Amino acid sequence: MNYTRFLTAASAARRPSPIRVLTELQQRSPPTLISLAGGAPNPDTFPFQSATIEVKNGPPITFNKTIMKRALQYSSSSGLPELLTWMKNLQKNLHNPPTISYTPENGQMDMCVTTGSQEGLCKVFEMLVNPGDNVLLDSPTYPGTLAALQPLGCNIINVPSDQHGMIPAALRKILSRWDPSEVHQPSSTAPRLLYTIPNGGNPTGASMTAQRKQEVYELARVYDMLIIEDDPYYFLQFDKPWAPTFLSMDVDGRIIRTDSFSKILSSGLRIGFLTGPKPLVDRVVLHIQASTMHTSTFTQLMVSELLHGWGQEGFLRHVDRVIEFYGKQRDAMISSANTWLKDVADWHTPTAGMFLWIKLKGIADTQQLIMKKALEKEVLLVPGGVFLINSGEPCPYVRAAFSLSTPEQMDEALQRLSALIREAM
Ligand code: 09M
Repeated sequence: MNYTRFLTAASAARRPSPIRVLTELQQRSPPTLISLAGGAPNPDTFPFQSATIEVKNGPPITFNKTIMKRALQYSSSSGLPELLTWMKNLQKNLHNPPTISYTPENGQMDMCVTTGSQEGLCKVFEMLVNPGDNVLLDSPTYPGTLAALQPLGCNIINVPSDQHGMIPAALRKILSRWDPSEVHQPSSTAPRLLYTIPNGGNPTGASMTAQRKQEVYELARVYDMLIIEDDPYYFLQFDKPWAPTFLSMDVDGRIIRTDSFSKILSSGLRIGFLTGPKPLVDRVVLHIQASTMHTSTFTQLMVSELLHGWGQEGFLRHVDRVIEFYGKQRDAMISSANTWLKDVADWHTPTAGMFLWIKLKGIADTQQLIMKKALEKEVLLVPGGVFLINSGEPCPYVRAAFSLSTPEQMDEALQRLSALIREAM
């Protein structure tokens, strides 16, 4: 794969920091080397000394004085080495990407830690999207994606989707506007990028089948596109076996995958990870070097200690407990929807994630209903319009999260929503 054709001028112009190069030299030198080169502060002056973090289902994590000094210090822009090693093993075991054995230039799988998957997404878009570019995605979609993409001045093309996500035949039809033999010409307007949320879509709850992913991947090969697989709900798939990922099908090195620990370990710690072809991950790391420098060493160390303590089996056992929780929550919401919304709304039962996407009957746009009347009746949902590319367009849907409320609260909320719809009909 030739990755340079995908890069924006800004991304291609990124250079490693000369100080970082010196730091690595220092790390490889004998201890007798006296370095006056490092620009890090002396951690002996820091006020924090030690910490113990109690853990459910496991021994506490202890930061003694030595570990604490490391936790409080600058660290590598790509992430803590031991955390990266752990995550690479996880990716290998879960997805077995063909690119693992490739050479770096040919798109060997590489990874970096990001401050939540949002940072990874935002930096990937800034690496790849020029003003005027055609970018493919299936709307409705996560507003955080639109917020990162839209200021780049690209033209977003909506690929139709249903309860199983992006529809390959619809994608094929859109792409038929271009001739595959001409996509490499500099003047070509063919899209070079496709973004999708393959599991428990936000807001639709939709999950793509393996068959659909394979068909979309084949189209990406024909038109030489990269695919961004934004998969924060991967670990919240209620049914096993989990569907194979785009990453697992990636024979060419055209998948950039964002994972997140937000829904399973903590959203506030801000730990996500990016997996993709090394030449592209390297570009993102250079961007991190120039912006946040790195994800908090403290939170990375905290997560790394937890994961090494658990091992992969312990981690997956934890994931199963989280799945059990959200699966029950999903069932409770569906049961309440059946009780209260049967005649006044339509929905599909999600097989992953935290969201139910509800289409209200006889209501062209839910904005007014939610922002005014629903608030008065003390029930809050997200009006569907915020997930559209043109957020002003009318939308008959609302997004209901089943993550935070108790089954009793969800039942009461949907009863109130039911009354509202009936009033408005
Ligand atoms: N609502 C998300 N989604 C959300 C949301 C959120 C505050 C976040 C998709 O934590 P990260 O950075 O790993 O997650 C980012 C992310 C990426 N991709 C598809 C997501 O759904 C997080 C935060 C308040 C509301 C929020 O509503 O949907």
